[in-house]
Amino acid sequence: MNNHERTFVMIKPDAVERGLTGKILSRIERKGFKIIGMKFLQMTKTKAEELYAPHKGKPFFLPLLEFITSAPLVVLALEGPDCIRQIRKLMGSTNCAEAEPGTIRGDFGVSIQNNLIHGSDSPESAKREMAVFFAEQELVSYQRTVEKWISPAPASVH
Ligand code: D4T
Repeated sequence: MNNHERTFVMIKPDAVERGLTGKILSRIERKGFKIIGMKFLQMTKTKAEELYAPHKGKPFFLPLLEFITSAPLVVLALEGPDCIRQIRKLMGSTNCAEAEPGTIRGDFGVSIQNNLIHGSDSPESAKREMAVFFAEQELVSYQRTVEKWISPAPASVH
């Protein structure tokens, strides 16, 4: 397993406006994910078009741009084994109405557009999306002393 897998996460404008930033961040930290980059910003239309380029032409594309640029948000870069898949489990289904209780979307949302959080769905998306907001040198590489309690090296797992 790649211990240095990276993923891109956004705490979206609806979550920031509703004062849920801390609650969502604390779930991400509580799970054990390592934060290697974090910014609070209001997204420009140009960045929004770049980020959501794969959705261009879909019926929800323009409302999505409107929503994502409407208020500040938090962008995060996370690192850890299997973090792409695991953060998406923590988030729950895209449509909050379908998301399981216990997930971020299941606990805090009811709609598909105002779905509080984004997490990349593949290593390729993670790389592309992260590059929209973070230069490589802005990502902080560091060792946590608690790491062995969170993601032990395979040799120490029995
Ligand atoms: P994100 O990108 O927010 O993590 O969600 P998903 O990866 O789970 O979902 P997605 O890429 O299919 O959708 C991106 C973004 O568009 C909004 N959306 C989506 C919407 O408003 N209406 C829709 O019908 C769909 C499919 C929600 C997330």
